[in-house]
Amino acid sequence: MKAALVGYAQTGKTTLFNALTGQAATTGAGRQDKPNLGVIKVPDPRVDKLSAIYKPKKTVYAELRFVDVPGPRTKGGGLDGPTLQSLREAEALAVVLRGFEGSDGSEPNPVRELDDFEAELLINDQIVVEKRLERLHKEHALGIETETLEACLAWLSEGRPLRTMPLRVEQEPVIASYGFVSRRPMLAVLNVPEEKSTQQPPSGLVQAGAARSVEVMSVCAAIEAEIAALPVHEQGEFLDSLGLSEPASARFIRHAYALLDYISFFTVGPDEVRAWTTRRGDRAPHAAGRVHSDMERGFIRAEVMKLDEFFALGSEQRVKEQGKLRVEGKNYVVEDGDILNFRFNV
Ligand SMILES: Nc1nc2c(ncn2[C@@H]2O[C@H](COP(=O)(O)OP(=O)(O)OP(=O)(O)O)[C@@H](O)[C@H]2O)c(=O)[nH]1
Ligand SMILES: [Mg+2]
Repeated sequence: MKAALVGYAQTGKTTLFNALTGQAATTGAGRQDKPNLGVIKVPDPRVDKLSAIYKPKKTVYAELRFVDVPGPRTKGGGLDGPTLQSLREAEALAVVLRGFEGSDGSEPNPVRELDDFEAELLINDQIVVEKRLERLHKEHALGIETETLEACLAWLSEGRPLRTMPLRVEQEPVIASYGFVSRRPMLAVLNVPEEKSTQQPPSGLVQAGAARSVEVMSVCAAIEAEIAALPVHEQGEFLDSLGLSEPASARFIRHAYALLDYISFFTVGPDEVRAWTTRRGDRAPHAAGRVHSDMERGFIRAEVMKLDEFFALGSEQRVKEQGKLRVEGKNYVVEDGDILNFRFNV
């Protein structure tokens, strides 16, 4: 999964990026030429447990990739080309909101900032829709594309992001082809001072978020970045002393998975034990495609072991003997924790 850290300049995006990835990208320096790129492994005790049983040559955790793009300095000025490109390439957006006093002494106003940033996304999508509609109208094109884009335009004109717009199944592919930024699932990260790091985000912000289908979490990016820079064995103690039970990265991962409705499945064997992510509701061939496109194309069936049964019985052999190995076809909906073996033919 790839998430983009977005928001206005000097809200702490790069500081958060460092907190999440343990990197030491330059902060406070203002506009950088290139976005920062980072990867974190998604910690998963189930992988550790599977790995202890299979003792594979390689253990691979799911990954969450981040891109940190510099934010616009002024409001209402729109997003520049490279920034938009990064947003389009991301599966989810995390908008960082300033929750600390500005360098000029200004009070934070995260609700307003969320509103303003969302407006930047809306304007961008509106321009895309209008351009395309102009063309379609000129061609007197009727049909699903025109109808869907007209509905989008009406929705956007009312100041609503496309992520909250209900769509009919046949409209989804039309929308998907445009990569609208206001349709990206979005998480708002309120960057708060240290003393607020254990508090829930203010209810006004949570409500403003809910109205836009945006989840909200609070984090003190500055402290978390310091923690992430420590050797791993010292991190726990530091977190404890702050009253935090886990690092920002773990909380971020949980929010992002919930937001995107992601689930994990596993592939196992003597060579590799590996975690993969897919969306809840995805069918077996789609999940196979996450592993390899050939497996999706030539999908025959999936052999499924349920994680609980596997752990209870202790080995693949026992699972088979007990008749607990399920053989599922292309309509099987993958569940969180499934151990899958794909049979395919290309
Ligand atoms: N007081 C305070 N300052 C912070 C906090 N987080 C970040 N800063 C400071 O705010 C400034 C900007 O931080 P960055 O992480 O570079 O902000 P950014 O959003 O990446 O900024 P651009 O890349 O210019 O868009 C730096 O001087 C940070 O030290 C915080 O929680 N509290
Ligand atoms: Mg930055």
